[in-house]
Amino acid sequence: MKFVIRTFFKTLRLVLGPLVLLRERLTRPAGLVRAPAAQAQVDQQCQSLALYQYATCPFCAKVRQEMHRLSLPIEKRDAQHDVKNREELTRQGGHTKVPCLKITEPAGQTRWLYDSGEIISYLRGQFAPA
Ligand SMILES: N[C@@H](CCC(=O)N[C@@H](CS)C(=O)NCC(=O)O)C(=O)O
Repeated sequence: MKFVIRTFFKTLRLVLGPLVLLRERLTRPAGLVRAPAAQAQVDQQCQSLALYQYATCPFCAKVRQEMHRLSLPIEKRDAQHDVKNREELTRQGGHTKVPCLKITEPAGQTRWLYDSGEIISYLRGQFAPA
């Protein structure tokens, strides 16, 4: 039974995955244009962030679109095929779920923010123009 369920979801992902990627590409928003100094500051802030994600996860695609809209060069870490990233996410974050944003605070401590809606709200709060 477990095998059947796993095969079902694997097949679903194989079929829907390319559609998720195509939709993402076709609906990609224009990126925010900032003054060079402001963008350099944003680029610097983004170095303390990393998005754990799957390429074909629709929730991850939603977050990637927002990153693109806000022109945020946040490192993307594949937690589907890269075992090291997956283990890091599970062990340090607490759940094997994507998307998850790893936030390294200036003092050095890390926060693991799950849920696409929460991540998008955080990014808007930090980086959207007032
Ligand atoms: N409500 C969550 C849903 C996230 C979700 O269901 N992610 C799936 C991938 S599309 C997942 O991580 N599943 C666990 C797994 O694949 O191990 C969100 O908006 O981020």
